[in-house]
Amino acid sequence: MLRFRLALAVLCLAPLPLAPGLAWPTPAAAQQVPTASLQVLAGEYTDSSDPDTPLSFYVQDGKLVVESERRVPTELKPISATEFGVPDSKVTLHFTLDGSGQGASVVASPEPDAVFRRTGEPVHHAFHDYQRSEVMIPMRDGVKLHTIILKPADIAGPLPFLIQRTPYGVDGTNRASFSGARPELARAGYIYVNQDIRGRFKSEGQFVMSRALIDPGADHHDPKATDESTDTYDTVDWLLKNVAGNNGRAGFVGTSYSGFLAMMAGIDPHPAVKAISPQAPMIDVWMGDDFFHNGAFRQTYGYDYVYGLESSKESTDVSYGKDKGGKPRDGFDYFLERGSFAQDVKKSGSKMLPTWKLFLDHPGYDSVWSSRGVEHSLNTVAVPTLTVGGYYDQEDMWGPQEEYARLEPHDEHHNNFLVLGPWRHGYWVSSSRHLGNLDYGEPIGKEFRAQIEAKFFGHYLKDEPGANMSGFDLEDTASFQTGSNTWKRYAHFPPKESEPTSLHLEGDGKLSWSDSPAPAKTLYVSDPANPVPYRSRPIQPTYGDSSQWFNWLTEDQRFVTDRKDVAVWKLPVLKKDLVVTGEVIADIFASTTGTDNDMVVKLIDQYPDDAADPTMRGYQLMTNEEIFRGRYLAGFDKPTALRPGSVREYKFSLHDVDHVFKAGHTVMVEIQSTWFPLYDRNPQTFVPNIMTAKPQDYRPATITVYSDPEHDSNLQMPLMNACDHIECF
Ligand code: PG9
Repeated sequence: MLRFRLALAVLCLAPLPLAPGLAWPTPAAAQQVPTASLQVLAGEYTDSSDPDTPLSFYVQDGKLVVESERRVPTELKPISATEFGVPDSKVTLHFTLDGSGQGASVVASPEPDAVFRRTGEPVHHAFHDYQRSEVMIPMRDGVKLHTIILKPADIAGPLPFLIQRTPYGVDGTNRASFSGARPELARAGYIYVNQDIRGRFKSEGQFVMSRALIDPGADHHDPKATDESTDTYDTVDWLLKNVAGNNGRAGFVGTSYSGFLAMMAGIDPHPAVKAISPQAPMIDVWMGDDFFHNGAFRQTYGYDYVYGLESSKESTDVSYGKDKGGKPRDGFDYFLERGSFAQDVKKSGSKMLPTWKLFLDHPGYDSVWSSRGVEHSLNTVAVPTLTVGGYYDQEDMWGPQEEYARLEPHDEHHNNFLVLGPWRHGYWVSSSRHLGNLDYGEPIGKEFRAQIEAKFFGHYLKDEPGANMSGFDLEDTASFQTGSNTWKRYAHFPPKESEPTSLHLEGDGKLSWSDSPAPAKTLYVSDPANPVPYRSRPIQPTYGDSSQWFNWLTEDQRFVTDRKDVAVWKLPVLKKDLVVTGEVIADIFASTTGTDNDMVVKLIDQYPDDAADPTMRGYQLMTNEEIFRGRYLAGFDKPTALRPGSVREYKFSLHDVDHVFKAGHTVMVEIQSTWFPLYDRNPQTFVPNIMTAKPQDYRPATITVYSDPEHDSNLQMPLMNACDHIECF
């Protein structure tokens, strides 16, 4: 999360902190560049690989100024006639001139890949001026929460509040940060409020990671009991009474942890809360979001994130140290050598952190985790809710899908909305057309922000024109469908046309739509001493320098497909497009020679060898993927040893998808039993607590996947264009 913000900041030239010991190069002569020399640099400059956020340079009061739709006008510091520094950052801009001496292009270091070429005259954007105040808002128990309020000083008339609550610190909240993060909402004009939650940064009280509701479903008006829902209520109440010029309405927006907090604003809400947009919210950190998936422990994330958040009241970077050659250590080796999570914690040199202790003491789904699961409280759509999720969200893919699905049956008044797109965690804040190697051809984040998000809040908080006047007109779901690369709108997700259709895993690595597979078995040996990496090595700390964490779900799977411990099935090359929209479910029959195991199932779109884009030739792109820990087959609260050799059914969701497998592509399924070090290794020998497994517990095991009428291993594919003769594909 923290690193993600930094990458985006460089991209849009937002202020970056100077690394310790670095100072601006300010040669004396460079301080005065004549206006005429500056004037030749004026213009709009565009990076062709990301053409939707051009930069505009112009001369104002004898100074060169840069702005973009999300960058407030910023005076640059001259270093020479063609080189300028961006204040409060280590970004330097280098201009080149054309033959006539006019500015032709500009390169920003340390981001030399992006070359902005001159594309026209400078463009001026509207930015509001704000009156900024910093307050401590008292909660019902006397604890005060540190809050920044930005009130537009240039808008007459009452405005609604747009509120974000966060564990990541609000001190930097100002006109530049608001416009940088949410340009369309900043332009629209809200009283923007950003609050440190209980126990974080400058707020009083004690921080509790994904704090449970006091008593789900109960009245939250008890003056003594507090949770994130009551803190939200008390904040809104105070703002209404103490900030003049408000229109009596409040909306909540936030991504990830702040998405969870936005969701809390919709549980037993303050009557002034009229709209919430939980974006990539985590719903249940054990069931399917940050810390476990179906019981499998997310070792790197659990270790890194908790260290980052709980080592101090502010945020701290984790390190895996250096190898013998002085290079940053590969996380794969770091976690493999330490063994179990108990060893990770022991050797970390850190004090025991509260959430690490929860992992160690509560590896199964007991009340500690279920009480934190927000899904259990989603039994009414109390306020219009716009949930946003990414098909490639590496942290909270499950949360938004589950939130929408839980609320949908209670949506009598059509207030439950869903937006899904091929974004990594929170990436709709970017205006990029790309994700990793994928090119969507249009700036889907910007489209969502302008066409859906801004109109949602405009409609519910300001009564901006309704449906037939191009206001908020989303019926239920908007999804950017991959493969076809088009926006789709559905009256419900999954759409009613979507038909679950079995894709059978047969012998000899074949997939088939036929219902009568010939009996077959597929075997592989899974060895915890040599686990399958989840992404190409080396593996950097999650939010560390040059971390490849952000796009890993889009990585080409060829780096593991040929391993002997990865079983592979394929359909023949598709004769026509296969449109898959809805939830994919894995239904796998398997046995192990061990007494515990993990099942990892991946659905893959293999591009043809002659794909038009050379990067994508033969590319194996995951569309869906998930893990299930075998010890929980009898129930997530009942870890039970598997009987060696007994065939068990592993049925679990691979989550939602909206993808066209194009004609000429191949559908693939892969199954493996390690996915390291994102997931800790299953010892494959049943032990009461995997967190404390001993080295001798980790043993190779043979996994057998069955294909026969009684054990019909298959994937349920939600097909939009199933045909009578399914082999038509
Ligand atoms: N994925 C982060 C997180 C949210 C909630 C709990 C733990 C981690 C985040 O990006 O905020």
